[in-house]
Amino acid sequence: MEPPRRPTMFDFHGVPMTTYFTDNWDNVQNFKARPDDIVIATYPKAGTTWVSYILDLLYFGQRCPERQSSIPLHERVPFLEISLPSRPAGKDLADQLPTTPRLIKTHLPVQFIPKSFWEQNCRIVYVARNAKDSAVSYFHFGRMNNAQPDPGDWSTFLQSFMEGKVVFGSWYDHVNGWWGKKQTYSKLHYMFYEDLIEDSGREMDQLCSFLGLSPSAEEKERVLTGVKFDNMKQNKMTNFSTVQIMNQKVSLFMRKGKVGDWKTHFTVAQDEQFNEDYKGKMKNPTLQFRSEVSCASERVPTCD
Ligand code: PPS
Repeated sequence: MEPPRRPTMFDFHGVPMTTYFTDNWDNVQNFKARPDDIVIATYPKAGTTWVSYILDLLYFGQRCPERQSSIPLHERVPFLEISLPSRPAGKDLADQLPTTPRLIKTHLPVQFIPKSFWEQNCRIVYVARNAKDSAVSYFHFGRMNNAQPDPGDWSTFLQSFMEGKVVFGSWYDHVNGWWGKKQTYSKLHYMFYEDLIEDSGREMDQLCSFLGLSPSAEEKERVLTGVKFDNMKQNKMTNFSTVQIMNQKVSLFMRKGKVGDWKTHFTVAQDEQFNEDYKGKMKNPTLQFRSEVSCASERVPTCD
């Protein structure tokens, strides 16, 4: 099968998008949510796959162990708005999910979320990651994923990222938009990639408390082991090796899995310019990101 052509971006209700995320728009907007659906919402590269796998194992790791070895994670947790030529649309996969709850992934900014999720009062897990590591991860993703526009070189991409001229729009608007929603919508659990890196056990406990789950200590340990970066990297069901549009010879989907990889990409001048611009855009003192985590704990195997 021909790989799809690299798409171009266009303005879609104020957000840069590509047809791969807008072609099925009316159907996506009319998605019929159920009250027990769980949405995993993120800006791209924030740890969507990681949290999707945590949720999938928590709900179905014991109930349906055969799922784990036979169905790729991206089919177990469909990507709602995706619509690639000759592939089932994410919305249809979500409709057809046989599980309860249904776990559904989206990168949509909060204003684009289909209204029935709000009407049904669904639980939403939002995962956010610091801007610098998000930019780096998104850059490499653009290099390897033919369904993304060509990112150009690093400095070109970084400029586009700062200007919000990337698919799904501005990181700054996305994380702030969802943070604003959290203030009025109580079924939204806002979590951070950096916290997960720092202490996955603690974060999983908070997630379970939000979801009303109480796994045994053994079960928790089993999930924590399964979702370790190196294990997910080896696992064909979670490392996207079954997805042909991604050329993992260019860059692996499970690339580094760290906080602070931005330091190997940003020049001093880029860092200064980025920080200045960031201050102007991130004015809400209640929303704070960490671009580094301390590695004092032995639980942090991904720190250098
Ligand atoms: S996507 O395409 O938007 O759904 O990508 P997403 O899954 O949100 O983000 C991919 C980045 O998350 C890293 N990742 C992990 N880090 C630590 N531990 C685990 N288990 C894990 N799983 C995925 C993945 O490596 C990507 O980050 P980078 O920085 O590129 O390595």
